[in-house]
Amino acid sequence: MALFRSQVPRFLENNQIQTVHQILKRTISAESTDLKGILAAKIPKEQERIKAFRKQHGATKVGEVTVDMMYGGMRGIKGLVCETSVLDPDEGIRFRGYSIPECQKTLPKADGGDEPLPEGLFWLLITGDVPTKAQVKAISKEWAQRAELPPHIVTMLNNFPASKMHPMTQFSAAITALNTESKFAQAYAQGVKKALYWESIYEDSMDLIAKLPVVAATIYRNSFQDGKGIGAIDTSRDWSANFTSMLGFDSKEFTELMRLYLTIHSDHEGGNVSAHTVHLVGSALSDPYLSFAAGINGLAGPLHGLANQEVLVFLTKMKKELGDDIPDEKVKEYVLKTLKGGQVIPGYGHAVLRKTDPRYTCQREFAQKHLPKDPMFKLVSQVYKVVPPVLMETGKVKNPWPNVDAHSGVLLQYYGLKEMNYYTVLFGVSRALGVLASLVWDRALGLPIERPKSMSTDCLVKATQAK
Ligand code: CMX
Repeated sequence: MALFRSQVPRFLENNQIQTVHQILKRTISAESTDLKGILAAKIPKEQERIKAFRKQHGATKVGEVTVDMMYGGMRGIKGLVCETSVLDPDEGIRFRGYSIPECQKTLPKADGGDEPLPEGLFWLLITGDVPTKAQVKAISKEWAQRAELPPHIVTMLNNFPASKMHPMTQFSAAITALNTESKFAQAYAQGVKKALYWESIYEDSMDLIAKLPVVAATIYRNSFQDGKGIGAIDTSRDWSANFTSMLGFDSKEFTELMRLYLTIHSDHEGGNVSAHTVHLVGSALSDPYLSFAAGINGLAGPLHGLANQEVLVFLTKMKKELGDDIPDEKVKEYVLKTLKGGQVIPGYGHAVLRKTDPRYTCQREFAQKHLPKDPMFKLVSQVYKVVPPVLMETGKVKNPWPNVDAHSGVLLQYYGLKEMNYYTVLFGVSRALGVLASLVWDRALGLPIERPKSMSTDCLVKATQAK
């Protein structure tokens, strides 16, 4: 792609490159609100730590690969490095070492609010440090300032056949088309040095996170509200408050729910479909827009992010067929009928987790606090009682407990966001926080293009016979 001088991003011009080097040399205090400066100071230390670790342990074995693992979706193979979060099968996710209840307690909240601000979680994911309120406020402001969409994206979104195109399809296409704005792609075309890749990946990631709620809200308005305008971004408000307002909701409680929702859906270590896809595509040095769009296409699958839509379809159908106040026995019959029909029970099971997902638990606690009498919440609670023993009885389901998707739809319904096929878009907005924080570190650590070895069954047969 030829670049004209006017297209060269400002930070890449000679004098600006020096500014990047200056950032690298600047002394930054722990209280600084300059996130990029903080990262620039951390990256060389982390590079050194990993270099020394690899020098000492580069040849140390951390696991083995069996034939079953290869045919079984690579379950249990330790083959990826992801710094932002680690998933324990029993305890659930820890973001940089912090569990969900710890994040709810420790991360800064909006004035008068109880739930953590996703901006704070992003800071934690990308730096490993719990931010101050001032640092979180600075991110809210920065994202609001970066939120504007280029006109061709607005035109594109407004020309989609929104009534018949799934919101996730619109979302993915718009994110791909946003790569016209990629500073990394431009920097790469300019021959930027590998050591500085992270810097334009960071810029793209911040731009993309800032723009996602605007893209998502436009899709919502076009798909379900006859293209009603989304209004203007307010730079004094946080990311979630601007998002709910653009969606057309003015309930403070719904905005609190969205802060919690956008925090807990952000990251689930590196091997899940969306995170792994972003990491893989990014390893080919595709820019963050292309990499994230690829991950969004994976999130759109019913065994991954689309399950939150599927859960509500499942519950609504059950209610329609069996009415209100369904006895447990009838719920069980319905579940068994679903399994017999060859379908999965959406929102239940997990490839890694072996207990109730703490992301489910914190949504349940939110419901107990704010909507304890809601009939759909009661049904969700009843399903929580009935489904696990039924799945255990199948003898094959490794985790009979609910995952994050088993609860979210009911909360969104309660506050009036009833359009189920929109739910995965919200998941996608949140997932950007984790996977893009990881992408910045992938490039900062100079991780190479990903290329595991595959084998044919014939080769495997030979390899096992040789043993
Ligand atoms: N309902 C019915 N059957 C289920 C099941 C469920 N909720 N969960 C697992 N099983 C079945 C599997 O389909 C598999 O059956 P086969 O051997 O006949 O193919 C068997 O139990 C063993 O599967 P597993 O090892 O327990 O689970 P996997 O790691 O293969 O799959 C997951 C994990 C999430 C895809 C699966 O549990 C599932 O399909 N759940 C429902 C969909 C869902 O909620 N997805 C969202 C997950 C969270 C997220 O990524 O957002």
